[in-house]
Amino acid sequence: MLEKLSEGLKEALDKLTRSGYIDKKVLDELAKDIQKTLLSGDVDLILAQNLTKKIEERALNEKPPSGLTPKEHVTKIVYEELVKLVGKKPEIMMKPGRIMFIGLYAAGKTTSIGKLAKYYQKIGLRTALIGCDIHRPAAMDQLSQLASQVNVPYYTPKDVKDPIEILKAGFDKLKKYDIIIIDASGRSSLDKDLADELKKIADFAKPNEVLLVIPADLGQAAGEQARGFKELVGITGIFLTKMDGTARGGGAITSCAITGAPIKFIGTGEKIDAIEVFDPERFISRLIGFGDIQGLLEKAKEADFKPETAAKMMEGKFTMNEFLEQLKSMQKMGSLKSVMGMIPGLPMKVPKEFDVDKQETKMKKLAIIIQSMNEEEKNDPSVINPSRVSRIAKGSGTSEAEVRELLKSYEQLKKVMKLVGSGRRGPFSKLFKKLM
Ligand SMILES: Nc1nc2c(ncn2[C@@H]2O[C@H](COP(=O)(O)OP(=O)(O)O)[C@@H](O)[C@H]2O)c(=O)[nH]1
Ligand SMILES: [Mg+2]
Repeated sequence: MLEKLSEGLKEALDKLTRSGYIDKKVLDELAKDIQKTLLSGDVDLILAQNLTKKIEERALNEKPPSGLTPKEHVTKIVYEELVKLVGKKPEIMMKPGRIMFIGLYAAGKTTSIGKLAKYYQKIGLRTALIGCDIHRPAAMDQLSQLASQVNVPYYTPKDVKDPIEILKAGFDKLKKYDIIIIDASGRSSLDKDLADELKKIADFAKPNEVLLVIPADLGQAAGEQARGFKELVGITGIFLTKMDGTARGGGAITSCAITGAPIKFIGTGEKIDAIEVFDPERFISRLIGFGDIQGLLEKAKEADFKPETAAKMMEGKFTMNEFLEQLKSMQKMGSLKSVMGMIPGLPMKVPKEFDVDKQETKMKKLAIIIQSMNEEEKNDPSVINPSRVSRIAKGSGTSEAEVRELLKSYEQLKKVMKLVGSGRRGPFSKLFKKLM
């Protein structure tokens, strides 16, 4: 999928990696390469220009976060701007409801309905199909065949010419199903007749989702179509089909993104399994080389270290919520015990509670106890007296002993942090940083 676009972007980033250091000239070159690649992927010229301008601007003005080299930083900026260009992460309906499919002839509606039916069946929502294409009997047959293929029930009468009548009977027959997908009729273009018919169906069916099916080989023209349907009929999302085998997918995606209608699914082939939830971050990661960008983002996250919080912690000043965050990050790092073990001569034994290895359930329990505290208590647990302990235990469904144990751990970590903090500028300062 989008091999050329992918190759072009990878090449541009490779060239960046090979360059000696980052200066205006290298960035200009990068911008030019990216722009050329996007244009060859049918992305609108102005969009491509704005994107590369933004990349250059950020690369010149933003300081790389600690932990990232300037080149890695620029790669991260390119990734982030491309993600923004292709839209927001869509919300996929995960509860029972009705989905109506609309779109022009041969867009891939019926095929995509089959794919989505299988998708929902797989996650455990019982799905059924209703055919409302009253103009083409063959379309009803196609839907029945697809339904049989993915093993879901269907209602596709060929002799009824009123879609509302079909829906009434269909909803009645299929009422025990979680997801009902409705196939509406298409036309060769969006005219008033089609808009009226679709609106009539939508008014009666009250769908939770109206998915517009658009073939990606339309390129930039996909955006106009999305806009047209959005204004005349109303849509909640786009199902972009035929992403395989077209070089124009970049244009289709970006032009849809600017209409504000989210792309929810993409179709990547004729087979029933060729469906993906559209996730901008994953999509772009894959386009520019998944492994590389993933590692880089993790590094940036690790480097997202806030000196203020650390300093506060070192003085033994932190709230219950920060305490929980610390416990979680210690869990990720391995136990505090092993980290502390690396500090020679630390004049204190590490309390058992901090050996947080493999203590998922305990961690969850602590989180629940903390959630049951009010803001005042979270910010300053010293106000918690016995009657408050009893209230928190009741509220969180734990025992008073467990609440007291948590408070004791908090006090102990405070002491440890103060101790560690007193050596902040000493030979172990690096380790302390890691500890945070
Ligand atoms: N390559 C490819 N073909 C697709 C995809 N989705 C649908 N098609 C094909 O597009 C054609 C029209 O599909 P159909 O579902 O009948 O479109 P409808 O008229 O909108 O219901 C069929 O030949 C499908 O196999 C896709 O994601 N990739
Ligand atoms: Mg059809």
